[in-house]
Amino acid sequence: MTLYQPFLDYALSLLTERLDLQPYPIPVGLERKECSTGKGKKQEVVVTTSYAFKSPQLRQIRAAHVQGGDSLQVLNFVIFPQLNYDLPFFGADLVTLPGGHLIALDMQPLFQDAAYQKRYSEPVLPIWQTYQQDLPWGGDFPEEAKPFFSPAFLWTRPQEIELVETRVFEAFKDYLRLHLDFVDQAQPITDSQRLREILGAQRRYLNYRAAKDPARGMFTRLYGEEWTEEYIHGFLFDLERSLVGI
Ligand code: DBV
Repeated sequence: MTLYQPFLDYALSLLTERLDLQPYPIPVGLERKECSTGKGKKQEVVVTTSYAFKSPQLRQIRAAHVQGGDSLQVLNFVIFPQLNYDLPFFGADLVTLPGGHLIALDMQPLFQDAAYQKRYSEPVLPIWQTYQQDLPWGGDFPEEAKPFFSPAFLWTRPQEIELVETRVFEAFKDYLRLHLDFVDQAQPITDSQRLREILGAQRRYLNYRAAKDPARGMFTRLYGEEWTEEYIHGFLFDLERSLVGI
């Protein structure tokens, strides 16, 4: 089963159609990783595949796709805008584990003030609203993560795989299309004070995600600590490394 492959295929074809997409280098050894887990009949191969691109407005567009049979499927897809745009991040964390599905979709904000929300959250709310009935609020999530989510955070734990294949897929498409609309309209920032604020906000977000990556435990069990830390800091959340030398 590859539950999230259609999500990835859709995203890559939409991005190719709408952006001037260029490759973004993936460090050697992080493009693909494979291991086998479990014993006897429960044996499964778990493959993690990485994808990365950039465009004039987007510093890194990247996906990590984990495929490990019916009870382990993950697509983590994030768009990190260039540092001279105040665009939000597009963040999708689509997770299927033995316990069920866990879906997080958002235009994750750089700032939480009213003007920023008016520009980058209000236009998302009608879409968010559309899905509330089928994809209700998923309950507790870490308090310390709250500054990194918008009022249009779609956070849900669907019981049925069919809902993931239908409503979650539609929501993913709607959020991604709207993010690309934001990209189309974005103007580069030139004010040096604002540029410093953007850099600060990007670093806060990336450092938080690298430090608190909920997949750290899973990757460490599958592929070991050394590979996992390299994957997190050298690929998934690589801003700090990319700033070295600037
Ligand atoms: N999550 C990632 C990356 C993943 C990934 C890079 C490549 O950020 C997968 C893989 N997320 C992943 C897995 C789990 C979660 C859970 C495997 C299950 C962990 C487990 O149960 O063992 C949103 N993702 C979660 C949770 C949240 C998110 C709230 C539940 C975690 C918990 O209950 O502690 N997405 C996540 C998040 C941010 C985000 C916290 C913060 C900005 O964008």
